[in-house]
Amino acid sequence: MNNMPKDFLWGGALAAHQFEGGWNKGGKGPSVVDVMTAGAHGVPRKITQTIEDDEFYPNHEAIDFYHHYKEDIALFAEMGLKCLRTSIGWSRIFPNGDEDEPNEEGLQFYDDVFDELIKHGIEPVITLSHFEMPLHLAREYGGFRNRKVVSFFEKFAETCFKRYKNKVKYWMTFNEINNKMDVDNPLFLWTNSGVTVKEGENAKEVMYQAGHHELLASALAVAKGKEINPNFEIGAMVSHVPIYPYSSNPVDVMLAEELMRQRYFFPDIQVRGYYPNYALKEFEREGYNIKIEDGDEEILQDGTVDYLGFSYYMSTTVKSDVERDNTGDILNGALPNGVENPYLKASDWGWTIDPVGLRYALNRLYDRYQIPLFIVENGFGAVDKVEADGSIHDQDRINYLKAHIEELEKAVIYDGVDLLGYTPWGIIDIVSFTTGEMKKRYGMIHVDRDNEGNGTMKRTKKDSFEWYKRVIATNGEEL
Ligand code: BGP
Repeated sequence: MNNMPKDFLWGGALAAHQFEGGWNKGGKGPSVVDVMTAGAHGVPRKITQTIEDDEFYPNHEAIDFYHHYKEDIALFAEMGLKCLRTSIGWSRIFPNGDEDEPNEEGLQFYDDVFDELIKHGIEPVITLSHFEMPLHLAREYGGFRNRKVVSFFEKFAETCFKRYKNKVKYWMTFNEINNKMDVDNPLFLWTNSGVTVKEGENAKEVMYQAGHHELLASALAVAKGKEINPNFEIGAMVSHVPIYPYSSNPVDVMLAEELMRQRYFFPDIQVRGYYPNYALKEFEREGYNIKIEDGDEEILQDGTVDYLGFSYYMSTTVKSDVERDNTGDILNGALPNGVENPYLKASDWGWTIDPVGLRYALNRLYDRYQIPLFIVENGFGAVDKVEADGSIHDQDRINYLKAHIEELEKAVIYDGVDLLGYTPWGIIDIVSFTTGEMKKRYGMIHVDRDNEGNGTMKRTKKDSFEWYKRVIATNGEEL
């Protein structure tokens, strides 16, 4: 008899810019991610600031969910999904971000999508900002550098909460708010916060100031949401990548502990409601001048979250006596002192495959915060082979997901972690965020579209489709 909670939310996860397409349809304005060109394996995406006709922007059409949403949701229903995580494109609702009135066509699109999901018994789990800030806010206001953008986000959140208060219960404010801690990669501060670091500025000081405004925006949204519907469950969302010490040498252990602060800084504040001492000490030591105004502390305290959503893909390892050897993926930054973990294999994109790390992460996060957790991203990005008969035997993906589900079930059943649900990333093939590729596929549904935008957009069930359908039907018993 499986002891997974009967109401466990088995689902799938997506993000507007990576699958909707319709980037300029229905009144939508350009977002910060609409000016990022295609990358390729090992070739970072370019942030172009403008829409160049001759540049290929993979997320402009993505997989055209905008015109396929009924077909796709019918496939999600056939899998038996209990919930679907996706985001509301901020610039579909406020094309420039600073308008007084929202774009009705954008609001109606999500009404139609949520109605279709609910018709099929699928609970929407909605991220308010998944790297999709209106480009105008980034270019004219400087993104979250500018405290004014806090009120624009609060207005966007309030508009969505009011419009969908009877259709959506689970919300998250900012996707992977902590990505920007890796200030060496401009991709993250740009997509998280609409910010670029200028010549002569201290990148971490700029990041922490933008982060403070984002933390205020998150807290204000939570408080507003609970006013509009006290039954809302509003979460934070972070990328959680455990950092292991390479050895039992206490210097390695302490280094890993210290580096984990970049993972914990944002959720510490979003869950507890105040700045941790290790951060205040860092600001003082480094001379960061972070403007925190009177009343900000009360805002943070009054806007703590109901649950912690997080993405888990991999773990990383550090060793005190080596220089940075650029181990680790672009997504999580090649950590200073990063080294290969001799006990783990990696995906084609260098992401370690560490199922036990998921159980470890669940225990560390639950012990730290003692609030419900939600695994809102986990998955295996891989190149899929389409056989002559059109079938796709993605056994590696099944093996990856099976191993990770086994570990999350141990965390729930043996360790007593309060886990709301599990939504594997990219339930249908979509554009990879860090690389801008279709080639890096996560889906259990294949989409005929390649890195250059060619293909029929035809949807095809992979072997993992029927496998996951059985997992859900047996509440995680039959893996
Ligand atoms: C996370 C993002 C997702 C998703 C995921 C996989 O950072 O929240 O948007 O993209 O990474 O990364 P990628 O798509 O680069 O393989």
